[in-house]
Amino acid sequence: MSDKIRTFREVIEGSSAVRVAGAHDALGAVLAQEAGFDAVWSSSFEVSAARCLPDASILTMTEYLTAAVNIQRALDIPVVVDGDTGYGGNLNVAHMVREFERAGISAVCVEDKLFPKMNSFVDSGQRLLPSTEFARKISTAKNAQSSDEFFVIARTEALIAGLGVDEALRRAHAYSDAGADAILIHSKQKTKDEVLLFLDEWRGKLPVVVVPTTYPEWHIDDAAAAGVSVVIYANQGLRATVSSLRSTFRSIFENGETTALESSIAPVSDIFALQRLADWQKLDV
Ligand code: SPV
Ligand code: MG
Repeated sequence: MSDKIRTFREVIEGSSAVRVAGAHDALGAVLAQEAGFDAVWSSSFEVSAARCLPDASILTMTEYLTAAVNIQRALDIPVVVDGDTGYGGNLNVAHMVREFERAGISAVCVEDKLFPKMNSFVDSGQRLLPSTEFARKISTAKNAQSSDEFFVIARTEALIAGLGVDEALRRAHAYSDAGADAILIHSKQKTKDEVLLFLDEWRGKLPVVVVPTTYPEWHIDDAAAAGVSVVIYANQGLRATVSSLRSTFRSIFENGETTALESSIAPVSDIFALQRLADWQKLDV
């Protein structure tokens, strides 16, 4: 790890198409870094799922902070924290920004859902805060940060709540006016069409972040050409882990031995490398 980790602001200013991978722990995040990702999304969905809990504002800010800091400490690339609703009201948002910034995190995202929130892919429970109240959360976040480098992404869930592109645009403008550094426009349609409508009208007022989970065929180059600055692949790592562990454990249980698996699972030496064991051994003089 280098001493100076680039901030998310430096990353976004240095690239027209920033690729971010979701993770819930340092190991997954290091593998994302190894693959070449520019940043890691400390996903509330993943962090909750890693404890077999719903992504429904059940874990506390401190638990999300611990997860994000564990990830950031293992990386040379920045973590973008999925800060949900900011864990309560305006003062919770201020506390969150101060705690995460002090802990070495350079970017957070807050969303305009009501606290407690429900994961965006769940059919029920998608209720939004009035835009004026959420705009105050964004101003509060920006006032609470101590360095100009800190980056606040305002996420609108207007499309998730079925309120349409015009309402998403109205909210995005309000959050931009409140001082947001970027807008995350989330959609769970099977196509990118409503996001494209948003981008056409938005005209690049602030950088736009997308999470193409339900419209996976959108190539990063096409998204960038349409005006997207950041693409978050929020949960593919978690879903791959579940598939892989499920088939691995089934195979061991059914076969009673592990020969068939050995060529397809990482050798122990690979795990030693990810643990940076050699560096640690040098410390023990
Ligand atoms: C997350 O990864 O926690 C997100 C993205 O917020 S989503 O699950 O699509 O809401
Ligand atoms: Mg989330």
